[in-house]
Amino acid sequence: MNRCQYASEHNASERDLLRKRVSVIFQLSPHPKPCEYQMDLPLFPHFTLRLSLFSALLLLALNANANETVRGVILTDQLSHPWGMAFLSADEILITERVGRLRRFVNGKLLPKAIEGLPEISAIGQGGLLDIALHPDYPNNGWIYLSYVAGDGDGIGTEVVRGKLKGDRLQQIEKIFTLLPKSKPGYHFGSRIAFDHQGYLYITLGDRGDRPRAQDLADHAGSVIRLHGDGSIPTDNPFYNQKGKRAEIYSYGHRNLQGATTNPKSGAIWTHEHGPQGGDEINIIHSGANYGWPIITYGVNYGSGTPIGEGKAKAGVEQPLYYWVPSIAPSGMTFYSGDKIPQWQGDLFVGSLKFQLLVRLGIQEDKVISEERLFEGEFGRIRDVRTGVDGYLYLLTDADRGKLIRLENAP
Ligand SMILES: [Ca+2]
Repeated sequence: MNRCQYASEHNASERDLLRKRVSVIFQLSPHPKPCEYQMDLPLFPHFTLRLSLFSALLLLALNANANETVRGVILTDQLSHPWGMAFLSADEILITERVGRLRRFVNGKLLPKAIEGLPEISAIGQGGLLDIALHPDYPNNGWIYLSYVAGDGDGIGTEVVRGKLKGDRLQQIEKIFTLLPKSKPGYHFGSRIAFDHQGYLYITLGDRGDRPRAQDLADHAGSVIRLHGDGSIPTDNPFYNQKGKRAEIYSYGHRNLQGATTNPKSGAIWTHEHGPQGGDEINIIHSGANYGWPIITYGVNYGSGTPIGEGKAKAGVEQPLYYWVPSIAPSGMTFYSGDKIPQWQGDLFVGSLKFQLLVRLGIQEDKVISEERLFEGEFGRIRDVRTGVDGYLYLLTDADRGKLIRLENAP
């Protein structure tokens, strides 16, 4: 008997106990392989039963270790709609606030004074100061990257600058990317910044609420951008030197990506994006690939529930690695690689704005094999999740009094 059968065939009291204590959900997603390693021993029913009970106890033990012992410590609740964070050292975290402030959290305290010298920022709707990332060689070169929304004559859009922190001022500011063309709506800006192991820089961009833009290669909106750290365009980008296409684009057909991280094992860039009503996705980003929006999606139109595009799949268009129906409204993503919560090492964490929870995904060979939902309603809308340089896992919550939270094993 395997665990899939176990769940459906065991007696009611044990099943209820399992339901109550085990919150690992085996997901019915495009590539589910949750049960393939289970044993099947139909010839020895008594042995099978014993094995099943042992498996259940093991699962309970694992779950207790994985879930009930991790707690959140609220380090501050004085952040205004924080969006992203970067760890300068074990003692200092930089945190962006959407309104356009970059804050310092030093030795356990949020400093009252924001960092000066930031570019002009349009804090409109979902826009403002968004993500922050450090260059992989930050200890030697000092480059800090910020994504934010700024305007020109045509409207607003996502931009990225880099600069160096001297005292409480950002200096040597260089603008390295501007989304073109800009437009009026105050939503779907993306944007996360991530570096791969070769030092290439990736910027995620929303469709700006105008669906066809995600399929238009003459338009940055709805794409993942790939650049060198100084903003120059790699000559091996898929649309480099192609007439009528923007050479910065690495992948396209995205709706609104507010999560991007590098898989520490493979070095690949993993992203997630908001679907419409249903159909939030996780994808692994490949050069030149079309991720489908708005041609294919697992979501439907808001309210009416009417279909979008041509269906759920199409030849030559990428399927998501994983998806959520209903939507969780994902923001922030990290592979946990710290040493302070050993039972979570290697798992992928995603924040949920809508359900105010943290999603923990078990990953095996570039597949999602399990989903667990943590801290539901406990902290608020989770905007970002990152592994700290001190080995803990950190959260930011989206609120007028947004929180910075450290997750740790309870003593
Ligand atoms: Ca897609």
